[in-house]
Amino acid sequence: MQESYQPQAVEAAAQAFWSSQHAFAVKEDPSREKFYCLSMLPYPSGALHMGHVRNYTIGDVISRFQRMQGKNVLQPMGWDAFGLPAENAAIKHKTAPAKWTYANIEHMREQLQSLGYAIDWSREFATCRPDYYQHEQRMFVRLFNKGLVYRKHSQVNWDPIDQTVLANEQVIEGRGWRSGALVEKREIPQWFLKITDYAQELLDGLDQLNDWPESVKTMQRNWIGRSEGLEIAFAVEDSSETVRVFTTRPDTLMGVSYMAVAAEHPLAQRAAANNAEVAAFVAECQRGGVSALELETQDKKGVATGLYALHPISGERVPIWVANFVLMGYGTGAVMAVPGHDQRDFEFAHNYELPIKQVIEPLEIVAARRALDEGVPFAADVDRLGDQTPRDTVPEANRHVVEQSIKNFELRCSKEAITEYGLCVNSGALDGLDYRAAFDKVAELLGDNGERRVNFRLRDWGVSRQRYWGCPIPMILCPVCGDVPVPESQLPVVLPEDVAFMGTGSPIKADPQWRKTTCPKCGGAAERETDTFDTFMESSWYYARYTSPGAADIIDERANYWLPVDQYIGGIEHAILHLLYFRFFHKLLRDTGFVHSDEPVKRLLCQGMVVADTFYRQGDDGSREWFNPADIDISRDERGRAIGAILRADGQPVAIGGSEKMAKSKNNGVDPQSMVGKYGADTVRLFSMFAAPPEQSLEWNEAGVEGMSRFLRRLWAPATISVGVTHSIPPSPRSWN
Ligand code: HQ5
Ligand code: ZN
Repeated sequence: MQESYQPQAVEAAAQAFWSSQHAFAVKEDPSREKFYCLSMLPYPSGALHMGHVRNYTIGDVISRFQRMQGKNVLQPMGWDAFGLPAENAAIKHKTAPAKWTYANIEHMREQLQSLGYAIDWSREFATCRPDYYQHEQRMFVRLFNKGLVYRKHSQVNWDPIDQTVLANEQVIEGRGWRSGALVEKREIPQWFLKITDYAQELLDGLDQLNDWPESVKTMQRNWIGRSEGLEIAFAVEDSSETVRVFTTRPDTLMGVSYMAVAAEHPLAQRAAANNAEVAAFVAECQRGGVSALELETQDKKGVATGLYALHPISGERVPIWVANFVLMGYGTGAVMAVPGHDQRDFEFAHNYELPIKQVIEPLEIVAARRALDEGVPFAADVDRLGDQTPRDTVPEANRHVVEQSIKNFELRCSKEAITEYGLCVNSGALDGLDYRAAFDKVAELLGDNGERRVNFRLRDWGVSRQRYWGCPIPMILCPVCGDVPVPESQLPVVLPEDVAFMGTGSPIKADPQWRKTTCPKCGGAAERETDTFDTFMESSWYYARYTSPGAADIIDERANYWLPVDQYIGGIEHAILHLLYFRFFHKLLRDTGFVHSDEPVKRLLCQGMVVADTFYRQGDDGSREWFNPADIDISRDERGRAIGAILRADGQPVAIGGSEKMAKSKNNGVDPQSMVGKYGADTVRLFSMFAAPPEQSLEWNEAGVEGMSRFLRRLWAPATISVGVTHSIPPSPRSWN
């Protein structure tokens, strides 16, 4: 052993030893307790980010700890290799997405290995390889045969110049990112997985996940969005048609002042056929972006169809409008508008001068009115009443306060919708009823025109992407037989990798040879599906594949030794979609007989972000040039706070911006590789673990890194007894921070 600490030499020797011994390769061993520690697999984006280092160091510390406890620890690693970034890079660097991806994987693997993680590399895979995605295709075919897959028309962003479908991220202010053309909406057939069949179970399952952060469970609950309500049928005047709406607020039924339907709703289509204004509006709705955010933020616009519905209780005529905020793909494509109690309906009613009717009064206003009306005792009487003072007594001195609160409420009603619950007013037979009682009463009054229903906000998962760099969807479209899955014996449907990729369109869509096939059912000429899967498909089951390397099927019995994952570590950005799809897939694997457990992950840790100081100079035009912390010399006060900064290249000062998430835009990323080169992996790892609790953000600061390096230097001496000198053990690294 060297007398002085030389991290590079020590680490290289240890890593070479681990690698030659396959030190972290594990096998199923029923006699030992297992521990499956999983970190979210990286996108092979080019180089490791400090955020990855933090994520994987946390996982590694947990893995090594569990290993020292005697457990059989599995810590795998792989590459989430499909997706848009590879296409973008391919355009930029004029290379094929596959080539770029594989080069990145090589580089990033070396980077990970230089960090000395206790990974079982024998289980590594890249999701863009057919030996991985063939199983995803197999799974999809089986789900299709089980009735859990269907195709329906759904909207996409269409770039009329590039003649291509754009991902939502490629639409910038309503225009195509490359062509600048105004993006149009198009309806094209797309594949969906019936995740809504599992909505209730996905919701209930959260209650069992005691070792998941509460915040993640709340986000999932909100995303699933279970609500109970009534589906109500409104008759259309002078017609045998009805408009069906779903509402979670039947208690507001007497406040309906108009109906709003989506542009694609049959009633809108009927009105458009003989009304030019409606037709023009319907056409306008087909244009523009489709993201949920855009729908929420866009102006609420509409046009009257000239048709009327009949209120199912009062029989009043209710005008039917087409509105841009109602979506055909959501619920029934029609809503009953209650502008007094729904903010969106309120804004719309305001814009078009439609009546706004108050039918719910919040409890404190009910109490206030009652106090005034019924003359409950005021302050003057309170002394006499003593302890028998009723709870809702309004002291005399406060009478004007009570009156004012009613006035304020009335003012509020003229400015916004009152969305809180309360008692029904101006509602005939419902007057005085609370939400539950009104719900039941309305259901009773409506009879066959009202149906109790549980509704979920969660939609089925649209898995089709019109992109090239993804897993081909294993379906064949036959003019005679319709949609036919590729037989399992013909899998995988391989994505060609050696293609000329221009950025517009998809090479497999442009290649008639690739598309041409024969129908497995009738043997006639047919076409392959050329859409590819959403990349969340690959990351939904990768945790299971790690348990069964080389398995001929999706996974095998080994999965039941390792699963569920004992500890999962990853970013909070995946709290909703990935973690929901992941849970959904586990249930699909269970229901196709592959796993015995209900949930994929016992314990979840979401690490905080890595943040760093930012440095800039402001130009005369106000623009900022950002400098990388590596090129800056910082002077600090005794508490380590930066007080001055100089650009090393010119010796001139730069301004210190705040501490922000490491990002290209602020040029404040610190390259893990250079830190490992300078201090060694152990220093970088130690700093990542000691500078902040795992869930909180970690402030990168090189002075702190140096502190860790000094600590390890001092630790080296007593740890290497060969020098024959007694040394004192340095105190905890915390104090070196
Ligand atoms: C971080 C950063 C960068 C990354 N492939 C997906 C992914 O997010 C994961 C799939 C399971 C859907 C963390 C990030 C995630 C892990 C891999 N990270 N800070 N890939 N600047 O490469 O903390 O939260 O982007 O847990 O590294 O990130 S990834
Ligand atoms: Zn056929």
